[in-house]
Amino acid sequence: MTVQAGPSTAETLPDHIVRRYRDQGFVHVPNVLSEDEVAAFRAASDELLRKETPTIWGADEAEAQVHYIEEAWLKSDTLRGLALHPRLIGLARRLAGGPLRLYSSDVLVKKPREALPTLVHDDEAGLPLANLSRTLTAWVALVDVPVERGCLSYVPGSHLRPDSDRQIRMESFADYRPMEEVWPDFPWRPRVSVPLRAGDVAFHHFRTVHMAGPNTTDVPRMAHGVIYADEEATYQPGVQDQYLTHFQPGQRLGGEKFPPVG
Ligand code: AKG
Repeated sequence: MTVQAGPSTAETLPDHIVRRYRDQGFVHVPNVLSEDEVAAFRAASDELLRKETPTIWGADEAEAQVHYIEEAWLKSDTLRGLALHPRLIGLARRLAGGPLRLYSSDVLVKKPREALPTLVHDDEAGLPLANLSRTLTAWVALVDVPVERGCLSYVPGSHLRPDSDRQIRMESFADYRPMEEVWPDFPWRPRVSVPLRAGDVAFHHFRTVHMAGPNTTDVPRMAHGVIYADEEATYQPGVQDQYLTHFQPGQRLGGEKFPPVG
């Protein structure tokens, strides 16, 4: 057995892991952040959660799936260091296989015992962007996230399904359609749950169908979801486009809020 010394980086990531990401649409990369980095990013996330009331993913508090704070990297210098962390960016770039820009970074919490499962979706329908092929999310665990704490589960290969089985875009959240309606084969596809230790990262392609379980433990599930979009991404009006309305439809993203990351 090969024991890897030091953290995972773009340089140490084996080719077969990159191939697996391209085939399956997700991959688990262990040991990306050190213990000290995890502690610093967790403390900064806790501070942000004390300062700002998080938004609820779900109808109301009783139906909450996730509590989240958007644009975390613009609200905390420490969390800026997470979204622009050279190891994270290097791994994202290697998996994506082409140039990217930072699109968003959210603190994602599932409260102990209360949080419901995160609904089945892919990210494409909720991104007000066009001209995408390699956009991906880095889901960074800041606590241990076993299955019982609400880790993500993915449908292998779902990022390769044809347009006819995808909801390309939502103009409002009312447009959300259950996955089995959009993709009739979905209920018969295997799902893979990916538990992570603090400091591990799971990457998924923007078309990969995913979900998360409830948090049935006594510990909050804290993670960051950082989206790196295709460098050539353009604005397309749709849901969650409040940060983009200064762009014209079809205009390429840019400016200091959407920096290229290599
Ligand atoms: C994502 O980052 O794409 C998610 O769907 C996150 C859901 C969760 O954290 O439960």
